Amino acid sequence: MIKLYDFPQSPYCQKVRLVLAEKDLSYEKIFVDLTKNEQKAPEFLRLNPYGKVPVLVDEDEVIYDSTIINEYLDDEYPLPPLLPEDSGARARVRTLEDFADNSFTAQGGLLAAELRKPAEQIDQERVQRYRADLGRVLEFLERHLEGKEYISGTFSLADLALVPRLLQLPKLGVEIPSRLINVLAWSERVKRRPSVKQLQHDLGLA
Ligand SMILES: N[C@@H](CCC(=O)N[C@@H](CS)C(=O)NCC(=O)O)C(=O)O
Repeated sequence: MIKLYDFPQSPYCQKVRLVLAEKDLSYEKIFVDLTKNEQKAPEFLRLNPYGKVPVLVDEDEVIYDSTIINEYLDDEYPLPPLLPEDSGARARVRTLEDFADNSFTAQGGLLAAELRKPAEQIDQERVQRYRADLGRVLEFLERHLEGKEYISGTFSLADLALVPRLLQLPKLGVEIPSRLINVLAWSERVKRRPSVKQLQHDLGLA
């Protein structure tokens, strides 16, 4: 059976859980307690030398990095497909997934870390800056979603890469402005998917 080394609050693990759910794959979750630094234990470093979750083990394959895991899942379990066939369209999905990881998820992570500090240590200037960064990502998505149902046209790995942070926006104090009609419609659309509903339920967000 597929094994996922997982920390439930990690958006990168959530990204993989969404793909496993979309493909209706059963798997065993192995909890790696990041608060106890278990990801840096020698036995875990043998799976992933970076000492980070997620790691996916499928029979003899040990795969790390959420993007690579999700592409592996799409290659190995092709239905339903989450990458288009055409190479140009595949490249666009990969670019947007990379953008989701390095911009939306990473900036949101910095903001979440700041907000986790004791109230008197929170740097409000930084909080405002990170919120403004996320606001700019939402503006970018608005332009990108013009005339499209999903971020790259058809539903893909790129939409799923954006979902974990999308679900966290209210906790981060970031509201999607009402003028961003494409983002709001897309957000409603992805939240109707059973995989996303399940994740919301698992995170206590629904
Ligand atoms: N690029 C990696 C990033 C994974 C990552 O940063 N995971 C975090 C949890 S959100 C982690 O394991 N951090 C523990 C550490 O760095 O010690 C991916 O997409 O899988």
